[in-house]
Amino acid sequence: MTRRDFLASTSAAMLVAGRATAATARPNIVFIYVDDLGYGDLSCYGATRVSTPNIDGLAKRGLRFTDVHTSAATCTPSRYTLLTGEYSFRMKGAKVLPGDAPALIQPGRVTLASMLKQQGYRTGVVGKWHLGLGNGNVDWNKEISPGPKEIGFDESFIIPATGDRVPCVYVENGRVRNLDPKDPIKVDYNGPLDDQPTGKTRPDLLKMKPSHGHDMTIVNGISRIGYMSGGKSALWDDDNMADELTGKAVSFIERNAKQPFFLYFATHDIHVPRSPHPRFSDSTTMGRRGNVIAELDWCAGKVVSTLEKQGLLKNTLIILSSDNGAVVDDGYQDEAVAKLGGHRPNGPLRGGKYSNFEGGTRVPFIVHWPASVKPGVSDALIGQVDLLRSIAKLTEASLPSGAGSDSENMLDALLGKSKKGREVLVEQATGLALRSGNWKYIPPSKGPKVQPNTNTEMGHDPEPQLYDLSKDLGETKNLAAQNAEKVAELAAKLKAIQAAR
Ligand code: NG6
Ligand code: CA
Repeated sequence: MTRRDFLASTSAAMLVAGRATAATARPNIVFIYVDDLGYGDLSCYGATRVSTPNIDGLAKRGLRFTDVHTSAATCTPSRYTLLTGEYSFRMKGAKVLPGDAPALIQPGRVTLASMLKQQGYRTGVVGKWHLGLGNGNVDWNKEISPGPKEIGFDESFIIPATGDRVPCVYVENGRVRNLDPKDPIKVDYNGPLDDQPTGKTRPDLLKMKPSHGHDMTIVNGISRIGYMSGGKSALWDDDNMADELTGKAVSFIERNAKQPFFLYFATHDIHVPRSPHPRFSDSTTMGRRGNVIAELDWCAGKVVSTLEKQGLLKNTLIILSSDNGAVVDDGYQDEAVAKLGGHRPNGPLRGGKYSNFEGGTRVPFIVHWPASVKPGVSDALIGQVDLLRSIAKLTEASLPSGAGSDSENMLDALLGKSKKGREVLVEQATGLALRSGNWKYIPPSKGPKVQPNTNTEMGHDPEPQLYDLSKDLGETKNLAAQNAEKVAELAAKLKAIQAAR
């Protein structure tokens, strides 16, 4: 080989290597954020009465985590933290929001989306928002702002709050989709807007009755939380919602295949009202709650097959997780309790959605990225709060000071290069709890042991609680009395974190 040939071949090799580094440094990122999916709800996490082959495939070819936590045991605070990298207890108002709440994250705030946008990603959100819209008194008949766009999403197709809260319309890039201006939408959370029938006054009109709450405006034979009128042509079809949202997620990927993109795909499944498409009605013997898990698996499969068809699967970082633990009866008579059989939605964990026990915040978490992540299982303790700083590291973004103040760089653990997770992590439900290694500390708190309607064990106790999760994952033996020093140490740590800014 002549010197010239040698130089040409090495620089070509360097170029290829350089490209490879640039590509793996900027993978596409798809975050599938499932609603209310519990630690035991997927077959790759031990479920046997429902099969989730598409998600299991992600786990098999990727990394399955056993100790990853949402920020809180409900939706809005978890989503707030996911996007901002700040514990939600620091944000007044980060609690389950009504459908007419103003935007919780102010324009200009650094978020996962704005950071990736700045790094040259095309950013999009599809699905459940539940982070508030507008500045108060939203006029649903005009352009709605601020919203996703003002915090970094180039494109959005969202459910404003939840499936069980009005308004029951999709908002696409700031406008209610399919709205007829002659039939304007009004929303009120204080009382009925006219003499419209409600779930309370006309239960005979319902195809799915509430078990608690959810007795206000009726849309598609399902009564919701809150009141709305008008907007008939814009109302969503519950049975079609998973198809609709998945179609939007797929089209986002297809349209942006030629550039790095970040898709935040926040499914409505498996939240109430559980309304699987009729083609899933025989998918499990668990009724609606089981069938929406099967539907969710189909949605994840569609995203994966789209990436595959586009030749993008290898260099796309897919993360699938949930926003809080599982709940069985969350307000509708959908036979979820009766048909549960031996299924344990929160697996071996105690408590669930709303609870201070592990079932509140410990959720499925799967990382799939064939170009960079070797298959396996990781027990690292990580919070979804860490995604901001970890993805900043991955994409070589620098965060301004003050951004993501509670977020730690866990990139090596997330990619399976290290087994080391966090030292400590705050878990939030009705109060705060602290994980430190395998210790779990719950400060004394007032409140019902069991939440009456959902039947959730809340983790309230007037005495401090301390569990050793290495031996007692189900938090059954309170070791606080024998370990006063540990309790004092963890109580002090939690206080210090609360006081820090
Ligand atoms: C509760 C609702 C519940 C659900 C939850 C929010 C009642 C009685 N219960 O207040 O059905 O909507 O809020 O869920 O109204 S979350 O996943 O969005 O946090
Ligand atoms: Ca939720």
